[in-house]
Amino acid sequence: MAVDYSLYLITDRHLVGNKDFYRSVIKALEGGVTLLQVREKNVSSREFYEISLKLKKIARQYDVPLIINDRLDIALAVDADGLHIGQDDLPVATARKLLGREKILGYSVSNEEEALYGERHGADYLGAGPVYATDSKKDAGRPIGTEGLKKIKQTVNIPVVGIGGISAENLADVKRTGADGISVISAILSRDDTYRAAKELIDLWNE
Ligand code: TZP
Ligand code: MG
Repeated sequence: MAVDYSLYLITDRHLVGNKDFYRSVIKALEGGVTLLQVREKNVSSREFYEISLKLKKIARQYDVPLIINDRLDIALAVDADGLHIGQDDLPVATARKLLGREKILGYSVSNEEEALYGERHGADYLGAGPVYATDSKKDAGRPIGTEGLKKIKQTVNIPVVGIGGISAENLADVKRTGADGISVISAILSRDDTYRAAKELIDLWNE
């Protein structure tokens, strides 16, 4: 499956404030989000499943692949397009084996060693970061900066998406690293107009 990593939106239903969560995601998709990940923490399995199922239907309407964070069982249960795992989740090779060859497998990395490990064990793409400091993930670790991101990009042959504190203000610097896309939560979901936020980001990315 050819995947467009340019503007990868990750969900956090607590970040939308008073806005409707699904409406906010729909508007972001209309604005130009190219890939969608369901990432919900402190949620029951049932609720994660229900949210994922709804978002899968929504993403389908925009021809955007849906990726599930952390939970292989949920990814399989809703027949999502892929799974995204990090350093504390299932080993990459195990996830790949259970997920099958056809699905998209993403892996979170912060350095070249983790990047090579992910590539060798079957990841389709890497989420590399945090590029900048962020409030959206408390245990994100020290920012790797655009230099760290560039090193990772130059180390592997699979697509690399920058993540962490990326916004319209710093997007151009991220793009210069050669990264294949940007992954954001707050730059879209914490904005009142998620359509405009996504549109601005994708237009800047495509400049
Ligand atoms: N992983 C590394 S940083 C991060 C995740 C999930 C949070 C990204 O959120 P934001 O709001 O785009 O900085
Ligand atoms: Mg995880």
